[in-house]
Amino acid sequence: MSVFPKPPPGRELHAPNRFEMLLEDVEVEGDVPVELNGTFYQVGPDRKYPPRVPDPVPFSDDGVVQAFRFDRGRVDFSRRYVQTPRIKREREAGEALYGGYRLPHTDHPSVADTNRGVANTNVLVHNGRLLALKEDSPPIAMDPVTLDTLGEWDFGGSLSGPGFTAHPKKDPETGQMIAFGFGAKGFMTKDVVYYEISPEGKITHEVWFTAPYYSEMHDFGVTRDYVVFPIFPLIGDPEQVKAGKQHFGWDRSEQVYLGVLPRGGSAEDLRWFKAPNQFASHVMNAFNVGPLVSIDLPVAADGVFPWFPPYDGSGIDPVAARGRLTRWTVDMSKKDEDFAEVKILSDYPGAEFPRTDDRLQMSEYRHGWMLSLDGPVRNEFAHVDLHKGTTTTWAADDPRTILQEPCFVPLSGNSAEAEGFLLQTATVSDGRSEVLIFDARTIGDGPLARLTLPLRLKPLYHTSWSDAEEIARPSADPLGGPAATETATDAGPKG
Ligand code: V55
Ligand code: FE
Repeated sequence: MSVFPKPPPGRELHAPNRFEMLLEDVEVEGDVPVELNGTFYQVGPDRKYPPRVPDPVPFSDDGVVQAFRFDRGRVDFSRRYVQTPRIKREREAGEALYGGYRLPHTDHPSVADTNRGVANTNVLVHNGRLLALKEDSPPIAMDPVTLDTLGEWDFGGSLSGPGFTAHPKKDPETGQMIAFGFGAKGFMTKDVVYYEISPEGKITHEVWFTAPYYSEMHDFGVTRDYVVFPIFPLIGDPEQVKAGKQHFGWDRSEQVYLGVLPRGGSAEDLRWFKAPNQFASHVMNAFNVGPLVSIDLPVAADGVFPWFPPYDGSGIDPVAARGRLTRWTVDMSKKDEDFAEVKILSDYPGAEFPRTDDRLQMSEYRHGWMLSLDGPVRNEFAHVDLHKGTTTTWAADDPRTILQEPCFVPLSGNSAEAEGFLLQTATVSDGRSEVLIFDARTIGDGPLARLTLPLRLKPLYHTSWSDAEEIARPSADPLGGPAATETATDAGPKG
């Protein structure tokens, strides 16, 4: 085991943790609401072995899942690596075998043509399985209670593309999961495949189409009647990769496209709308009122990832890279290629990691929450009330605190929109991490309670909540066998 490079100045709290752990009865300041009965999940990157090649992109570090299990005011914490086929190979070797972000030519020859996925981006329960997601590869199924890795999950053999978005949407009315994969016919191909998945986890409808150009298609919007694919010119050019550049480069010369497909439709039904050059990564929500289709997302005037600058060697403008929550509306009843309306919903600068009360996904809604990535300081987040047009914020006292993606939990199944709690993890210092629990409608009053952990947990990415009842429900398997045996094609050593 060689040593890790020292984190760059200002990135000390992001240094790898590398451990798995169980911490029963987490310390609590204040009272944990007894209504919280279920598990708060988060996944993110935590590199297990020192990098094989210098890699400035944090997106290729190994996925680790954290689970906070809430039961009548008590909380247990566990943290396990996702046992991807990739990390199993590296654990056998005792060193990194895979190279840079989506750069297979930088891998050790012994792992050529193997699954490079790190399952580090999003985590959610569907049909009794906890799915850890990375957009370049199939989901990895885990046991939602023990966090044991069950194996690659291809929806009973019905997943036809190589990848699967890290941002599938769960339809709160039908229980379907709606998803897609890009680069679907291989390395840097413009092909996209769209999937509708039944509550039982079987792909019931798929549509293949080609995007205007190959690019990082990170998230999308789903409404009751349509699917919306935003295409931003964070492009990939194989010639540039051959010349030693990153997989993705920000292209200021290209337009933005919005592809709109009716749910259940076919490729001939897909319409493309166009807008000037700009960038967004995550979608807060989408909905349609008849033929008027709206998608809400934090939009920035320039590319936002400093590690994916333009291929021409110019840099990203950090001020222009600040997003603002914006609503784009297109009219499916008109032949027009332009957007029908562009409206700034909140001036809150640097908006990112937008979330809703997910019972209102795909519908008209009122409340949202998001972080501010406004420069290096990450101790603040915001609640937007779209009816009142207000943005309320809360900031941790210590400006070094790194707040992570908020996650809404309803008070009960039939509570009103935003009536419930907002959970988020916070990396506070080298010896302290927290989970903050807010009343979701009054975050400005500060947290109702805080879980405190006596160590640094590095900041991770996306979060989800599952009620205890959803976790307890066994998976209905379209092929008849229990998930754990039928998918455990690559089940290696359990951490
Ligand atoms: C993003 C994150 C990724 C990735 C590609 O937020 C894009 C954007 C955590 O991994 O692989
Ligand atoms: Fe994401």
